[in-house]
Amino acid sequence: MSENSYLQSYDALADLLSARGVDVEAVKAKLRQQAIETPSWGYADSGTRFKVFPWPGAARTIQEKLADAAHVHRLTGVAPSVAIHIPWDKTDDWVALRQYAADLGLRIGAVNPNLFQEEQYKLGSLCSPDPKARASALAHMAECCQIMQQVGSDILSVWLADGTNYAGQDSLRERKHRLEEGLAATYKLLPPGSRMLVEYKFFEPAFYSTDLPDWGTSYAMCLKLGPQAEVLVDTGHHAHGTNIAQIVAFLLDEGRLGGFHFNARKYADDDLIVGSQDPFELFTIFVELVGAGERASRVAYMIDQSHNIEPKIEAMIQSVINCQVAYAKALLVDFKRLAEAQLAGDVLGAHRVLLEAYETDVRPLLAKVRQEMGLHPDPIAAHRASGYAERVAQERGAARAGGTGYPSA
Ligand code: PSV
Ligand code: MN
Repeated sequence: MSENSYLQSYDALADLLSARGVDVEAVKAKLRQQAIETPSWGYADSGTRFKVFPWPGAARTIQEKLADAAHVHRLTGVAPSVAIHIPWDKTDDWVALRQYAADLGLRIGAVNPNLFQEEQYKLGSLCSPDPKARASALAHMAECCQIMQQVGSDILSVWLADGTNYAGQDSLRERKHRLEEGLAATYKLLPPGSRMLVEYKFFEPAFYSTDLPDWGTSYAMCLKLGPQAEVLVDTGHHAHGTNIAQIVAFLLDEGRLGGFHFNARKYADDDLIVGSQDPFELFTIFVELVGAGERASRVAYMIDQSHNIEPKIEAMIQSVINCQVAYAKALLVDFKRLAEAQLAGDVLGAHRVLLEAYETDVRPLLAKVRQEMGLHPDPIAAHRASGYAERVAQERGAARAGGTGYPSA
């Protein structure tokens, strides 16, 4: 069944939802406003440490990455900005790049400093025992803040690969002090009105300790830094069994949830398509976001995936769709009935309020929203029919040399 035929089921679904008390027009308006940022590095060749499989037509330059992102935005209507990684996307004219993006109908989003690929960062960047490495890391942060101003970005998205591999390798307490110092110095460099998002990850590339291992550490750092610092939740960066929705609820309530890096993992940070492994978990995350109302208004929704064996553009479109599906389902939650059941101690009644929304097939709703936005109701079918992938494969060829150079993001 194509999403075209989903359109035929729209009226029945709208009737069902209205009978449930859902304001269908309000839900559609929210879905039209959803915005998901795609990562420049997701369009280039990348993969695992074992092998990077070159994808025919994978983007080699930032201009090609933006062209692919524009194609994704044209088809989905909800992916208007692109995150960049420095130096992967370095160019000598940032103002021209900003204009190039605007001409494609895009905006440059988060600027991601890269402090993990140079020899000097072997023992860490901001937390390195080597003062020269720390100074270089800070200089790179300054460069990224300048780039933010030139491209019109208001997010510095910080992830550090810093950590140690063996007990005793370095002083954990000293590393914490260096982290505080380095982040505070970075914070001072932020362009006015911008935010610094502090991402965490419990392991990899370091395997004994990581300097920013969890949301609590990121949160503690943000509290010390000031109001422009907020936590970034990468959905692939948690130990098994971690309740990400609860982390989201806590950070939203404290006003410190800055944004997301969406992806999925089965075992460890694998960069699989968001929602592909545990769609219910993604739904519970969106339920917290919808339930938080205005408190979630500043949250930045970004995808952070590097596909290895799957077609890159199609994978990105699928990722955007999966975020739309999770959001649409969360918008259908009857929060009033949920609160009543919770207060009445009706454990399963409350749970079933969530299930009622989760089990609703929202594909007709999304197909209708797309049609009303002047888009094809099925972005994957539209992409496959567009010939874009074949065209760039011919024009660009196998793009190995233009990859990010980073095996797994
Ligand atoms: C690290 O695994 C990470 O999630 C960070 O967000 C990086 O910026 C990104 O992947 C790409 O390397
Ligand atoms: Mn990430």
